[in-house]
Amino acid sequence: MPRMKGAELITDYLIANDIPYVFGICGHGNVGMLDPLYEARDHIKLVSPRHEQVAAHMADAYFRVRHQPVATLTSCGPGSANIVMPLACALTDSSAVFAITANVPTSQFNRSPFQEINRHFQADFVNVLRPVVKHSYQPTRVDMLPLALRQAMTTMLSGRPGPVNIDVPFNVFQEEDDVEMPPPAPPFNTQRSGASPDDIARALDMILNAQRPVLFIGHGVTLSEASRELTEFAKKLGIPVISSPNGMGCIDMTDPLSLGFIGRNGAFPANEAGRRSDVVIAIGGRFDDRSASSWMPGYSWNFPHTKLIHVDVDPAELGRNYPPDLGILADARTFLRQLLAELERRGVKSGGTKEWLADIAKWRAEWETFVRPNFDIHASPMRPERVVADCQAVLPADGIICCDVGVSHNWYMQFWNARKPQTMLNSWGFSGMGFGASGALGAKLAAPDRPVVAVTGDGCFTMVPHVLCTAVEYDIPVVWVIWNNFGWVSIRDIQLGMFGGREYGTMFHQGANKKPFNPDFAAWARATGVEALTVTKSEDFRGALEHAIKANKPFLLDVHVDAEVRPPSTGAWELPPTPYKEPVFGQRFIPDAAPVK
Ligand SMILES: Cc1ncc(C[n+]2csc(CCOP(=O)(O)OP(=O)(O)O)c2C)c(N)n1
Ligand SMILES: [Mg+2]
Repeated sequence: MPRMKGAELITDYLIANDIPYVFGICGHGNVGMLDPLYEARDHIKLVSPRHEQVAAHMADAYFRVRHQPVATLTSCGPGSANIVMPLACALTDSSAVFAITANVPTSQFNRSPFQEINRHFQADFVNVLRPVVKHSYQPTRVDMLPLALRQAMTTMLSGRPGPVNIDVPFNVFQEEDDVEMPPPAPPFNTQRSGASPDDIARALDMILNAQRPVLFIGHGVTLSEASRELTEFAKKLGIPVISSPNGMGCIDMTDPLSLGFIGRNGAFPANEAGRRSDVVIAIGGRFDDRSASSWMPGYSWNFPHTKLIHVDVDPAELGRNYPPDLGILADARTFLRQLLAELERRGVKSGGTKEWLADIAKWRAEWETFVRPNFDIHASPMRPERVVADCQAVLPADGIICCDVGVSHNWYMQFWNARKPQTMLNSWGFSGMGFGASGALGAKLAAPDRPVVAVTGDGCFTMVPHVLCTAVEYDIPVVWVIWNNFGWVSIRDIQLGMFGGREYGTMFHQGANKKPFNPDFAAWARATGVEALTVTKSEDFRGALEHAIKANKPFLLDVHVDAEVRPPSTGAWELPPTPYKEPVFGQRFIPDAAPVK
């Protein structure tokens, strides 16, 4: 057995698992890890952004684009405390991050050394991260590392992926022991579960007997890389597809079978199809409040009147919100392949959904008539639709859009047509501000040959403006489009609606006369060495974006967008006890025979 330092073993294990990067920030707690990383710099690269939040968002986004994990490295105490939020984003969106945190020396446990948290238990960082990781490991001796590393890597990538934490005391990086390198974990997606033949037969019977079937797909379909199978199955039987945000692009969203997103900020044809369907096949999705109109029947869905086949790798998601008529614990791609094989075996060549698709075409036409004219309006500041449309016109099909949080995201949910899987990144489960602006750096490292555009609110960007420094230091040519509406406008709109039109603490103002305020983002970017343009009228945006992408260097566009144009709701969203608003376009539909109130 070779004699090694703990930090050398960790480094070698990362390399053995094909981990190409460590995104991290130094501290006295983890300097012991930096030296072996220096030695191994030809195999694994350290990228050091200016805030730990950014490091973890970068790792999360890298995984989403490439389905290959990256490690983060943070020091003891505050540095690691900064990754709680981004790990929550990764956990709630099922993304992998191998989070190495440092801790105080074991010999000082419970003596309150510098940066120890110990009121409840010694070196208690694992309990800080406990709710936001799949599992925590705290090897306190070098000879505990092989098992901890192998289990952590395996846990992160198996089943439903998610972040793991390996918390390493200061001395464990430094100390030596005779240790065997553990075998690498099975790479992502190499171990897949499937459905029983009986369940496949039952599922297909239900689907073939349906008059109005709908597929509802979530991140599980993206994660299992089932785009081809999904598209083939949908096309063969003529079944329309509703996508939750992280499932977008699994079917080319310009395909007539793609209905887009559902819920309050969804598209009208999706809500109309969802609430009128007789069988829903949900794959790798979880019916969260925003994609289920807060579970109020008749807005997006009509369970249990509608029959539900629910497929997921995580038993906790089967029946979390709607008890399925048929629940299947299986990997999305395996399930779809099994369905396709069963179709083949039965000799089924097509489905009988012609009338259903004709209804859908009618709803699509109504929706287009309602929304399309606004896409052609030129204005200053820009209308939101125009920003989305111009991004769509400029970005190639494999270009990556990394969305931040807020009103801009609602517009992209409603109108962005992702053409390919893993091209539209969303912080959906936790909605952490800064994910888009930071994640774009990780996405670009994952896909260096494709354009990466972050669409980020002025509020979101101001939380992580130092991403500009990282882009310059490491030459990461990301384009940031700042959706500048001079405030936390998504929250302002909720406030205005709930409290009689009074605004307080939701817009950016300067001075007693409440002049709208924001920094000059373009000047700020130039100060860090990033090229930038300010766009105040819609005629200038498309050319500016083309120019920024072509420049192939870090670029910021400060785009002034009208804060008074709101996305049209087509479903509902309820925050009890506040009464919800009826949709702006479309109506609740309760079927006659539905056993619902
Ligand atoms: C870290 C974090 N803090 C607060 C929130 C709550 N929040 C959600 S959207 C939003 C405003 C976003 O402002 P901006 O980026 O300017 O986007 P806009 O809504 O104006 O388009 C806030 C404060 C959050 N989701 N994440
Ligand atoms: Mg804003």
